[in-house]
Amino acid sequence: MGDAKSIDPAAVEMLAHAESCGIGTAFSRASEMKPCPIGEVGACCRICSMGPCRLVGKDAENKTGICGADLPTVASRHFARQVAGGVAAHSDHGRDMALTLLAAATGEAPDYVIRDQQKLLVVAGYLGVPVADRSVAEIAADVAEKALEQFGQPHGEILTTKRATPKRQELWHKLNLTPRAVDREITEVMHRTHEGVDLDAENILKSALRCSLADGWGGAMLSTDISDILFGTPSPLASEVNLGVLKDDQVNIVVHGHEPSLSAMMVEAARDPEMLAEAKAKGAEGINLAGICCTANEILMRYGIPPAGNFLHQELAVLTGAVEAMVVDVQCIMQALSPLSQRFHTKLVTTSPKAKIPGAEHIEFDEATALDTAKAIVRMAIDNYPNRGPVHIPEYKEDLVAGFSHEYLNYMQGGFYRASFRPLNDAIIAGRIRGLAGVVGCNNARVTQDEGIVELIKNFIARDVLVVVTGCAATAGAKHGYLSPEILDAAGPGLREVMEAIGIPPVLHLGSCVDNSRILTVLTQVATEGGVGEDIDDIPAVGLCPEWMCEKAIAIGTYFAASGAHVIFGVSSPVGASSVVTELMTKGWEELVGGSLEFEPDWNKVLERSLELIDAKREAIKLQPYDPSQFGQSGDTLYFDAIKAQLGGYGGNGGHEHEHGEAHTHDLAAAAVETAAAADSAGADPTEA
Ligand code: BF8
Repeated sequence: MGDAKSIDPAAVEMLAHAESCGIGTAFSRASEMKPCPIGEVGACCRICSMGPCRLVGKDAENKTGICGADLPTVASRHFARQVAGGVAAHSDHGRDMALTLLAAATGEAPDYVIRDQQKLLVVAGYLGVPVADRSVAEIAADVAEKALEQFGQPHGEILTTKRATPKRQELWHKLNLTPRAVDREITEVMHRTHEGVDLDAENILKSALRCSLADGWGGAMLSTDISDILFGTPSPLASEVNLGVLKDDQVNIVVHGHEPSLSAMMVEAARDPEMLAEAKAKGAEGINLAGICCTANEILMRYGIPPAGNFLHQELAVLTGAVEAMVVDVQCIMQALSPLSQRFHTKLVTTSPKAKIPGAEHIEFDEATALDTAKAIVRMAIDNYPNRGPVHIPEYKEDLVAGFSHEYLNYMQGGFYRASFRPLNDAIIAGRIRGLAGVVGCNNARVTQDEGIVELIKNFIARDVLVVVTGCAATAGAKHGYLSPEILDAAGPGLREVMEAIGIPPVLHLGSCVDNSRILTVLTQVATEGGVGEDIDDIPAVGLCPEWMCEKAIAIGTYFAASGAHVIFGVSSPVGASSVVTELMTKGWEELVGGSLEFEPDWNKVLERSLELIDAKREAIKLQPYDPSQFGQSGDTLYFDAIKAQLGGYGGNGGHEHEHGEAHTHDLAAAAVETAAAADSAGADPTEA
């Protein structure tokens, strides 16, 4: 692991620019301020005002706080509250989507339409909403109401948990882990972790597991489903990514945050011919919309709007001096954007009543007048264009393909009439695909930006592990070329054969962070399709979050573990101070729910552990051991190699020129394939790759 701030050349260039301007960023602040070593590992109890109590020193595990709370209680309470915070954030987003659907159905939000009626009917089915002889608006209104009930219902269980395998549902019932209502699970965790309530770490962690399931199989899943209903279920499309998508001769508007109800309207407003004429009247060639963070994924996969970057790119975008407006809603917005924007001409616009920032302009976004509000914001950006000063846009951008929804994966493997996961399951059974890895989550300024994410993606596909990506990890992969179709060259021989047969790339973009729910339903279908076990904990799959940063990531990792997946996070462990809690979340949870949550900062060790877990699962369900030497004897590679030999060599291997003017061949990826093949065939330790 390097000491560099980022492996992204655009970020490196912009950080040098920031330094030359004397401007600090999250990268420089992370260097200046070390994390509190007590809080970082969960040893600080801030639950009551007799403390904060800090359980530190050699005998920390034998110490207690003033009330007598020991380290396992302190660490597990803090962890459970992180889970509740993350579940609240995702689920409140989901609730807002349900409210938007209701307003669209009742005519109170006339700018929104039901774009995917097919999905509406499917979701109506999950939620038990009758559809026969009813209008789309009636069904949509009932779906929205039923979704809203899942947040606050006084009785029953969250209906979407029924999408899990029968075996998983039975296990959750047996363990009393089936979430009852989103708000109730969050409230109960906050109650249990109040001073003097639940003082048993194992029991506290069980409540965290149940609460997390209210996110993955509740709030986040409903958010994904309703976003698809309102804005369309994604299918693959091409676009570009990184700061080089900003344009020096156009009005640049960056949308940053999470909820597509705002960003989708911004897309519509920015494409309005009237707006374009106004921009031209101010001397601009056009209006260029770009995204940051998860809302970027939302509008990328539905409209092809290019992401300007992931979490740590938000300040760098403003630093280009080319952004007329940065429009934010909720989550992952740095307060630092406000003073930074004031050093440039950039208008920072907050839009949610839940999320204001001192120094920003607040234009409240109301679904009832959505398009008019979006147009007012676009007009503000246009009017700001003449105020632009010197511009520094790094010329780095990459091509990408995004938008592989669960529905599209089904369609892709059998067409409309024979949609299935059979080809994927058969490839896992045969060993062409060694296993599956979900690489998800944030950037974290404490580690080298994108490094762990990209190295894991690169090494997984070279070893025939099919990768799915979401959130800022998806953007990281894309910035480094791993969502480009050309990256097929970097895949191992078995994976490559499958990809050529099905026609998909080895790294699949599944969306934003709430869309991790798509990974849950994909894994469930793999389990129920046959041949790869009966439940998620049977599948040779791992979940990775190399740069986790916020509570939402902790909630995601916990619900994957509760669903049966082995999950490994990078950076540092928020329960690292307590060996008891660490043991409970690894061995304890594995015995309880078949999944686990580990923390390991070294991506080399994460890779080694992931492959170990995948191979152990293959063995447990009696699949043949992974053997890449069996594959690669057919397919397009041989055909192109033959042509190459015939012509005496040509500039193949994906060589191409980027906007930054450097021709390259994704050499790192090609080198990874060779290294992986050499290391694996020699039985070498892959961490030395
Ligand atoms: O929800 S990956 S930094 S943007 S929290 Fe935030 Fe993390 Fe990015 Fe999206 Ni997810």
